[in-house]
Amino acid sequence: MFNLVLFGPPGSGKGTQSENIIKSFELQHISTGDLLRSEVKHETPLGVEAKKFMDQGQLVPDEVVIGMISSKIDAHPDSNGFIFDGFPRTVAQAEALDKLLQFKETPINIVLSLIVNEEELMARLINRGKDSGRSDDNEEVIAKRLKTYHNETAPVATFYDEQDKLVEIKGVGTVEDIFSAISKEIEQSM
Ligand code: B4P
Repeated sequence: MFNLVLFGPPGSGKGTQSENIIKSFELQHISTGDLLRSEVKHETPLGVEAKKFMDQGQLVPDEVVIGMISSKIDAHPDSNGFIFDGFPRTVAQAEALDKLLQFKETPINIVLSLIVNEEELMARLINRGKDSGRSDDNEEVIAKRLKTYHNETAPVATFYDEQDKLVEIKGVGTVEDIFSAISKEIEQSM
């Protein structure tokens, strides 16, 4: 099994690059952002609760997200491996993921961290907001999301660096060039 974490701030291209990765490598894609948006869309009790946090640029509580991930992993017992996109976003989530995977005797192999400057992130997300219909893609909420990233998510990079799993990828440039750098790292690590 091969397990990959795609890490980076909001708008760094995790979703965009995940789409390319799943086309080239036979891995199961798990995006907590997509899962949460689907719950919101269907107005499930979880979605109604999650929306309150997402609309404020805050993270959804760890226990909700960890529960979602656990059932998603269980739903794919025969998978070759997983791409975790947008998860873990806190050190508590990273520790929980290690425990879940330990139980399945399959660790995280590599963490690819997309490096993009704040000005570019803001520009991309405002641009996406023009037609995404996402309630968290406006300037005020984006600024809050970036702050949440620095306070709660950035320490996850140190967590994986200490396990010698973190690889930084330049996330500015064409989608194709970034994907090519990502592919090289995956192939070397497989
Ligand atoms: P996510 O859905 O994970 O979304 P994201 O961080 O906004 O975007 P991503 O990095 O995937 O960017 P994308 O490829 O789309 O999170 C949304 C919210 O859900 C969070 O704020 C939080 O509230 C909640 N949530 C999710 N996971 C959670 C967790 N684990 N715990 C708690 N809460 C959680 O790219 C963005 C834009 O840039 C696109 O328009 C794209 O076209 C463009 N772009 C991409 N690559 C480009 C490039 N190379 N050049 C130019 N533009 C590019």
